[in-house]
Amino acid sequence: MPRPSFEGDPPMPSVQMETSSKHHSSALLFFLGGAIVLLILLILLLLYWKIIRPSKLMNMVRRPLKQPGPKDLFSGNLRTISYFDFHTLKKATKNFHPSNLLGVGGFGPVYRGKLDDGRLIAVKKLSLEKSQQGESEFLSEVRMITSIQHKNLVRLLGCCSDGPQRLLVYEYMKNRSLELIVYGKSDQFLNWSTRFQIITGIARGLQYLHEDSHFRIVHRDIKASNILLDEKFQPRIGDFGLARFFPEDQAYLSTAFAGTLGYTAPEYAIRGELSEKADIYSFGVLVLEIISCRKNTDLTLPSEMQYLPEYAWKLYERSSIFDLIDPRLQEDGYVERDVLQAIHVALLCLQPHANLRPPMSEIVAMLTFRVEMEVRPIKPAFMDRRRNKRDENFSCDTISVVLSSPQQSDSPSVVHANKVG
Ligand SMILES: Nc1ncnc2c1ncn2[C@@H]1O[C@H](COP(=O)(O)OP(=O)(O)OP(=O)(O)O)[C@@H](O)[C@H]1O
Ligand SMILES: *[C@@H]1O[C@H](CO)[C@@H](O)[C@H](O)[C@H]1NC(C)=O
Ligand SMILES: *[C@@H]1O[C@H](CO)[C@@H](O)[C@H](O)[C@H]1NC(C)=O
Ligand SMILES: CC(=O)N[C@H]1CO[C@H](CO)[C@@H](O)[C@@H]1O
Ligand SMILES: [Mg+2]
Repeated sequence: MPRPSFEGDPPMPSVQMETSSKHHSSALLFFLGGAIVLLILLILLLLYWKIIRPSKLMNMVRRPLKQPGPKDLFSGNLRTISYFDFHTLKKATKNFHPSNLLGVGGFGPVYRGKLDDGRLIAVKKLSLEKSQQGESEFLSEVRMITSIQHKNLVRLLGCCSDGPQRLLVYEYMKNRSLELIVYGKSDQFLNWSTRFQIITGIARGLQYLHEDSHFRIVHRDIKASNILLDEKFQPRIGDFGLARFFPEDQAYLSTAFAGTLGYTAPEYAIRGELSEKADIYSFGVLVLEIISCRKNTDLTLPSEMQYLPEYAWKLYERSSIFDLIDPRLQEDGYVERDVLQAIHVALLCLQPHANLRPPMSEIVAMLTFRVEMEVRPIKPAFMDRRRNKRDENFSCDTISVVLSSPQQSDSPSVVHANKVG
C-alpha cells in the first residue's frame, strides 16, 4: 500500500536533473580548490627541499625507518635497527675518552659508554677507509647482522654513520672477554663447570652461525678476545659478520693476521680456503686454551710446550693429557669425563684436513654426551713460527712451498710460517 505513492510521483525526474547540475558545479569548484592547494603545497615542498633544509630532507629520504636516537630500540615487534645520533655516542663515551677505550682490534677501536637511560654499551669505530662501501650498503649489512640473534651471540644494538665514519653499538658485556682470563691478565678464576659451560656455549653459538641461521656465516676470527662474558659468565661470540664490511678481506687480514695466526686453519692461511671448517679449527685451539689457561703460542716456554696443539698432541700420545690442565683447576677439581671429552673434541677440530673436522652440530652433540665418540683424532696441523726466524717478512710463497715439499718424519703435519710476532 505505501509503495505506489512513491513510484507514481511525476516531478521526480526534473528535481533529479537540477540537483545533478548543482553537483557538477560544486565538484568543479572542489577540484579547482584542491588543485590550487596541491600546487601551493608542491611549491612549498620544493622551496623546503631546494633552499631551506636540503640535508635534513635527504636524510629523511635515505633513512625511512626512524629518527636518530636510542629511544626506538626494539620498537614494537618490528625488527628495525636503531640509528644512534653521533652526539649521543660522543656523550655516552665522554667524547671517546682514552679511559673508556676497551681495546683496539683489526676493525678499529672499541669504547665503553653509558647511555642516558643508564644502559652500558660498547661502541666500535670501524676503520673503513679502504672500503668503498656506501651508507646504504652499510645499513643493509647492519640490518643483516641484527637479524642474527642467539643467546650465545653478542647483541648488536644499532649503528651510526657520521660522514665517512661508521660506528656499531653493542651491548656491553660486564665480564669483558675470555682473553683477560685465559691470558692471565685478570685474577678471576673460573672453575671447571663455568669453563665447560663456556665451551658448550661457544659451540652452540657457532652451530647457530654455521647451520641454523638464515645466512650461512663463517666468523673467520674466533679467538679468546672475541668471546665475551656476561655477568653470569655465559659466553657470547662477538664480531660476527664484521668481515662483510670489508670487500677484500685481504685488507683486514693484513692487520690482524699475525695476531691470530695461532688460531688460523692452515688451509685458510696458506691457500685462502675459507669455510666453516676454519672456524672449527679456531674453536679447537680455543678449547685447549680454556682448559690449559695459556696462549696458543708462547715462545717463552720450553721448546716442546711452545705450540699448544703440538704440546696437547704429545701429551695425548703419552696418555698424560691431564698435565695439560691449568694447575689452578687441578687444585680446585674438575670432572674427568668432561675434560677428556673436551680435549678429544678439540683434537678432532685441529686435524689437518678440513673434511675430517666434525661439523658444529656434531661437536655440540659430543660435548653434551648425546653421541658416543668413536673416531680417534689424527695428528693436528698448526702454523709454526719456529724456523726461518731470520726471514722477517711473511711470505705466502714460502709457506706453501714448505707445505707441499716432502714432510719431515718427526713433525709430519706442521706448517711453517716465517712471520714473527
Ligand atoms: N661488547 C663488548 N663488551 C665488552 N667488551 C668488549 C665488547 N666488544 C669488544 N670488547 C673488548 O674490546 C677489546 C677490543 O675488541 P676488538 O674486537 O676491537 O679487538 P679484538 O677482539 O682483539 O680483535 P678483532 O678485531 O680481531 O675482533 C677486546 O678486549 C674486547 O674484549
Ligand atoms: C663455579 O663457579 C660459579 C660462579 O663462579 C658458581 O656459581 C658455581 O657454584 C661453581 N661451581 C662449583 C662446582 O664450584
Ligand atoms: C722486508 O720488506 C721490507 C719492505 O717491504 C724490506 O725493506 C726489508 O728489507 C724486508 N726484510 C727482509 C728480511 O727481507
Ligand atoms: C672480572 C670481572 O669483572 N668479574 C665480574 C663478573 O661479573 C660478576 C657479577 O656481575 C662480578 O661479581 C665480577 O666481579
Ligand atoms: Mg673482537
